Amino acid sequence: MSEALNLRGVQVFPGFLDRAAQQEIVNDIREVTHVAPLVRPVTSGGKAMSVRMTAAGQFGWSSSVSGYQYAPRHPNGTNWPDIPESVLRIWAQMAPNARMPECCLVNWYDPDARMGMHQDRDETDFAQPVVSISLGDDGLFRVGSVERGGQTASLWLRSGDVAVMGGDARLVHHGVDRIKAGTSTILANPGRINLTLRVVT
Ligand SMILES: O=C(O)CCC(=O)C(=O)O
Ligand SMILES: [Mn+2]
Repeated sequence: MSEALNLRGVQVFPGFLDRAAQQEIVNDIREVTHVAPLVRPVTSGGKAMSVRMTAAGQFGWSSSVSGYQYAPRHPNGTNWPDIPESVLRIWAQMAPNARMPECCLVNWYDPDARMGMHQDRDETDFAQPVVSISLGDDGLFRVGSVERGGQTASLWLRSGDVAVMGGDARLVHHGVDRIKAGTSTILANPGRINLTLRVVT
């Protein structure tokens, strides 16, 4: 396994996935989006997010003006597709002692998309880590603290990088400030895919 970088407690494994492994996952995620198309979530303030999302697994993410929640079905009524084996393998490597992931959230960033600072805290069991996989163009990932505000540190997540938010870093604030279009050739279009594997219940 490649040497991990520590970004305020978040473990980052640069270049964890070689090109063939990245390509396999991209193909599998394309299948997921055929069954469960990307949708643009709305914030609780009623604003459309710049990121588009879908999911695989028992639970996906659904949002509306009434709030965010995990949902057992896509807004179009279909069950979320199974989490691809190619993705489950990474969970097994990164979190061998954890429970099985129940959600693989798929984020699609157009080159001008971003994600504001937030915590992943809609899951029940914070002893289970969140494992994040980056594919496509570079994304500037920012990590703060468990508390709001204060110091942050950033690094560019590149295609094939894997990050783990676990232990004391499970609830740190984090976000993606911007995408650098044209930095990867793994996707047909400019943009970035991020997958997060989560235990929800
Ligand atoms: O895109 C990323 O690297 C982070 C995504 C994220 O924080 C989330 O989906 O909750
Ligand atoms: Mn998050």
